[in-house]
Amino acid sequence: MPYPQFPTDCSSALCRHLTPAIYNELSGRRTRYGFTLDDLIRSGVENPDSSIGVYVGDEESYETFAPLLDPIIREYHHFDPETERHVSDMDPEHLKVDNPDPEGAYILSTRIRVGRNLHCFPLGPGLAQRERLIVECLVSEALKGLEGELSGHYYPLEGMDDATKRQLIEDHFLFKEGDRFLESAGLNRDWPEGRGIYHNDDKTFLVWVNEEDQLRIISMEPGGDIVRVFTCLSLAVDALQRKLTFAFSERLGYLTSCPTNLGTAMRASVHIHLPKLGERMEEFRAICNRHDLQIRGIHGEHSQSEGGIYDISNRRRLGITEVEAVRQMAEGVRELIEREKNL
Ligand code: ADP
Ligand code: CIR
Repeated sequence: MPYPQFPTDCSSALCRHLTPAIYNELSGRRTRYGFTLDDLIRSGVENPDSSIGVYVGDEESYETFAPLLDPIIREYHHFDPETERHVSDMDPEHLKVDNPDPEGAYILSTRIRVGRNLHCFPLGPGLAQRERLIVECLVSEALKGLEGELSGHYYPLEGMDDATKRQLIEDHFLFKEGDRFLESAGLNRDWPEGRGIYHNDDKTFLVWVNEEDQLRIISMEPGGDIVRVFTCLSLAVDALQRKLTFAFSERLGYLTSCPTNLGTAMRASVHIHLPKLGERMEEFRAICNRHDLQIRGIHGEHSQSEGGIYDISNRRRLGITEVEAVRQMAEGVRELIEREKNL
């Protein structure tokens, strides 16, 4: 691929950071698993409306393509990957936050997820068909050992009937199909083989297998009891960590295919009803920016709000502990609710 031509109105992190000089420096490079610059940037080149535009194929790529990736990471996470070190803290005892909506008037549900990938395997964009099946096998075996509230079943996507799939997606439990950003990154190859979802009977604990990351470990429930949701997630991650070795770097924390997920790989969100603030998007965005929160629509990333309901989550995931990321979300949500009440 020659140096890509981005449309003049393109504002992705890729088009802003991929200078011709960086392109020339990196274009001949290739990791041991065979991942190249063209593979890294394909999603952002084919989708100029990307906000970021890169997907990483393996652990080594984070070093090989650092001249492009480090500035993107620095900008997104306000974290300098050359000088700073990521610190993790998933101890629920350290999370001292109250439910921001004890009367249940605004928060419909709380969800906290982390992304994880297996050490010694390429990340999703670089994963071969057989490797994906091995990952699925290792993960589903590890999940079988979970007990108590975490105990459940693994449901492969292959063979799942359309109505069940549609309902799971509609109810916010399952990932969507056909995301064009993931498609361009090669993350949908051999679909639906090797993909699936694990959940307990109540669907309060779920694991997505081989979507954007090899594991998305999810705790969710109705209402705003953030500490309870975090405690369940922490328990699950602990239990899985005893059975699986996750890809982790001292420099970048947990490694993920999208650099926005590095570090904690955590997105803590609420679905919240804010119809009045929704009429004042400038003010809404200003409050969220002050708390470094992201606004998504009701069906996740790249979707729209419906009926005044928004998905509000921490934006930053690297250079912040899991406990801090959740606290940041809770504090921002408290302010949003206060403002909504006064409108
Ligand atoms: P991710 O959370 O992995 O970044 P998405 O933004 O695509 O991915 O969200 C995945 C699904 O989770 C979507 O169906 C979304 O509506 C749902 N979801 C996110 N936050 C919540 C929440 N607080 N309550 C219920 N569903 C949620
Ligand atoms: C984009 O660049 O818009 C997509 N590749 C998604 C980027 C953000 N992804 C994420 O937060 N997981």
